[in-house]
Amino acid sequence: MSNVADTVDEGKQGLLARFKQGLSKTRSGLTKNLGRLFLGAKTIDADLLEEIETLLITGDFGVEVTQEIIQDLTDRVSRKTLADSLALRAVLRDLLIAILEPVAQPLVLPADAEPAVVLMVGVNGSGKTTTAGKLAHYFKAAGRKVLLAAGDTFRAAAVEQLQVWGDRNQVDVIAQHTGADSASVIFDSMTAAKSRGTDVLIADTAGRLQNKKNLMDELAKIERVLKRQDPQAPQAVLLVIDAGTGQNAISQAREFLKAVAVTGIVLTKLDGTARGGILFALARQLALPIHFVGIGEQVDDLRPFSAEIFVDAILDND
Ligand SMILES: Nc1nc2c(ncn2[C@@H]2O[C@H](COP(=O)(O)OP(=O)(O)O)[C@@H](O)[C@H]2O)c(=O)[nH]1
Ligand SMILES: [Mg+2]
Repeated sequence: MSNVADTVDEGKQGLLARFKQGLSKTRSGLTKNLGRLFLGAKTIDADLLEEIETLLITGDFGVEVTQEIIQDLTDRVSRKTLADSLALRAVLRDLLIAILEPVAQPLVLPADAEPAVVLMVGVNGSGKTTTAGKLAHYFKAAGRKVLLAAGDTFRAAAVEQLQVWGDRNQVDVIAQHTGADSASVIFDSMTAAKSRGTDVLIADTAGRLQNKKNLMDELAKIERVLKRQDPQAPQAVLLVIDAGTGQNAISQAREFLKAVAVTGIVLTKLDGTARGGILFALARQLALPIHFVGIGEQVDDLRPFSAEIFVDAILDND
């Protein structure tokens, strides 16, 4: 099991290798096909650009990002500034990194908050509980005192699932019975965190209630009760999105943005989809920080998001 220090020491090559492995589905489609195009290209012409366009659309980059990239490449072709497919690949790499760079931001929690509250939100099955568990490990490895709050009181299994992550990482979980008021569980967790000198309180929430309005009302209430104990809380509201959701992820995110002050995104299950391009669509259309990506189910499969490593992992053909 690695810790935060190991992750840093892993170095760029090791990280790239891990990302390539995690993105194997995207790589077996998009990366392979792009590589084939670049290798086979004798001339850079409209046909080639059209093939790239199709690959980007099917890779879920979204219409907006795809058009932006194709327009840029088309301009360069007409100005004859692209000597060969190697030059084309280099330009594509720069364009892709430029889209992700502004949103690839580490999750920084204020050191003076006691505790800093991280609220996990997102639809059912997006990976909130798993990510809460992985984050508990991440912050603990960074030397922070962590507490987990079982705010998903809607499903019986949710508390047990969080408890498993807590046990695994030797992090306490504050929980009540199924059906308890989620805001009250989280309020109590905040009280416990304060009395224990916890640095980071990670609060799980439900992704499904009787209807969307109930869910959004509950999240708004959780925010309100937290602010009663600390007007600055929650210090982070992480919207957890399943990469396999495709373009629906954008409208889903907009729903949550109406109810809670989302501060950043965690994109999970990138390992389970061939459509890693969704990251670019999210970056352009939501312009929210993307802090972490999930590339597997293990505890260290939650990785800080780096634009360069991600782009290289989907462009490098070896
Ligand atoms: N392969 C993979 N599975 C994940 C990842 N993140 C979460 N999962 C799985 O997705 C499923 C739903 O996750 P869960 O945390 O219960 O979602 P929640 O309903 O939002 O709390 C579980 O089986 C997790 O193990 C990931 O990054 N990669
Ligand atoms: Mg859950």
